[in-house]
This record gives sequence, C-alpha cells and structure tokens, in this order.
Amino acid sequence: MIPPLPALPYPEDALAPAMSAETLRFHHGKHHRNYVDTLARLIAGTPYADMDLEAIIRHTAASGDTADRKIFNNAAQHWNHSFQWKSLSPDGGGQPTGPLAEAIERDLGGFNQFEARFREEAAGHFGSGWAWLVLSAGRVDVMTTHDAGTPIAHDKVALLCCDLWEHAYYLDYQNRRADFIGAFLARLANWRFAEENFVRESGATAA
Ligand code: MN3
Repeated sequence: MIPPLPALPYPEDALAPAMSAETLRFHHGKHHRNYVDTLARLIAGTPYADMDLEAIIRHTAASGDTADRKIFNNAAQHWNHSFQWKSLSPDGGGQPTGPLAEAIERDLGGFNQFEARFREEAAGHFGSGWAWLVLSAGRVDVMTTHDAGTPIAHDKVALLCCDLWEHAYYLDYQNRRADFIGAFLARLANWRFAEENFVRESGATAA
C-alpha cells in the first residue's frame, strides 16, 4: 500500500517570499498529487499494489522494463516530494548543530565547504533532478540525482533534499536557479529535520 498525498506540514503561504504560496499550491497540489494518482493507477492489479513505497522503488530502480520505469519514476517522485516538504521549514536556513554539524566538519570539511559544494552541484546540475545531503556508508555526502532519481536506489540514506525541477522555482525565480538554491540554503533548509534523520540513521546521540 502506498501512502496518500501527505498534507503540507505548514500553510501554503508559510515559506513566502523564498517560496510562494502559488508555487506550493501547484507543486504540492498538482505535481505531487499527479505522481501519487499516476502511481496508484499503474500498480493497480500488479504485485506492486501490495508493496510499500520504498519496496516498489527498490524493485523497479534497476529495471529496463518500460512499465517498471514508469512505476519507478512515479514512486520515486512520490517519495522524494514527501521527503522534500519536510526538508523545508518557515524557520529554515542557518546551520545544523550537534552530531550532524560534527559529521559535516569531519566528512566535508565544515559547513562553509558543504554549502559551497551543495550550491555548485545543485546550480550546475544539468536538467531536472534533485540535490541531496545523504548518509553513505556512515559518512555524510552531497549528491545530485537525475529526474526521479532517489538516494534509495543508490543504497544511500537521505538527510535533506532540494528539488531542482523547474516546477520547484520557476514561478518565483524563472531561470535563476542559483538564486533559488541560495534562498533554500539561507531561509528554507530544515536542519532540525536533517539532524533527526542523521541521529536516527547513524546511531549518533543527539546533542
Ligand atoms: Mn517537484
């Protein structure tokens, strides 16, 4: 059973002006909803109908079958967007603290280095996709994925994400993706959520 479209964890206008109510209304109410509805239609009557969302993603991630690719794309987009709403916060931006801050220092050379790399990889990513902070074999790392690509398909654990599809920022920033990335880092990134994910997945003790 796949989860339904989750409610946004904040009002539609809570992230403005960094992300407008209009962007959230279309992105959540139209784009994300369409992935959920399409996935439900594609898996009806198949063995995938009895699997949870992550299992569907893992089963279809490496498949070359056309029907499986469509299921993967919609399943991964459902998962990625559900994760994304929690990666944003009206009180976002700033820097992580505690064990996650220490891991970023240890594995990426500090928050400034993380931020520079995230900005560069996210702004430079060609076409549609996602930018991620992930946990990979016990270390934190920055990665981007193409289209519906998701860390789950690469055996990595997502800690925080930023949607790089034009539908995520075009109404507010048009072609200026770098400005959107800057606003994500400065005002939207939900470090409390990333810290919780890190502590749970790495076994580190919360500060
Ligand atoms: Mn999107």
